[in-house]
Amino acid sequence: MAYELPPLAYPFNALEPHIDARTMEIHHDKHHAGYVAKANAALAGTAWADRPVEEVIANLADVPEQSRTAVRNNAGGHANHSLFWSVMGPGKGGAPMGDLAGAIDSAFGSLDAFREQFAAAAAGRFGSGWAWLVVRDGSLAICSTANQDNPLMGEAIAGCSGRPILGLDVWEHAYYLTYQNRRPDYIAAWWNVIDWDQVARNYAG
Ligand code: MN3
Repeated sequence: MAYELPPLAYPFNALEPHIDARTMEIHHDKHHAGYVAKANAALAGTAWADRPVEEVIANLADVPEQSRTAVRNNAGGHANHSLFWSVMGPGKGGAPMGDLAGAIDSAFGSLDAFREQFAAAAAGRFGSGWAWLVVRDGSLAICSTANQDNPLMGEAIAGCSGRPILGLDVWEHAYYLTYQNRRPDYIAAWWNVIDWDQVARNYAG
């Protein structure tokens, strides 16, 4: 079955004032919808058309070469945004609990140190891309990718590897209406909308 745009679990304005409603609407209904449509077009007629998107992007080398770049960009975009919407919500933020909190402390020293390193990865990504919290070799790590690359694509393609449990979109379309060129302000605000319970479920796998 072709991919479908997953509905947002909350209204467009639910993340205000941190992420404005117009940005959410365009980002979900136009940008993400575009990745879904183009991923479906790129995969149509290939053996990968009915496979889960995570499986497709983890096996890009096996996707027919003439579709590979389109699949990388658009199946990547679909996977990335699907994760992004799910790790945010209204009235969220705060701090992680339980096993995830312990894993963050042991990998980064403290939640504050994690935030600092993650924000640096997000702010330091030149141009369009993502910052990620991934599970790699049994522990947590931070990395970033360009464009719509995803850590599941692996180090050789994405320059970052692991199983992503949290991702931050730092394309300008994610923040420009409210923050213009002030990406660090968007990153700082984003901590207020993270759904740590969902991230903990992702961590538990
Ligand atoms: Mn985006």
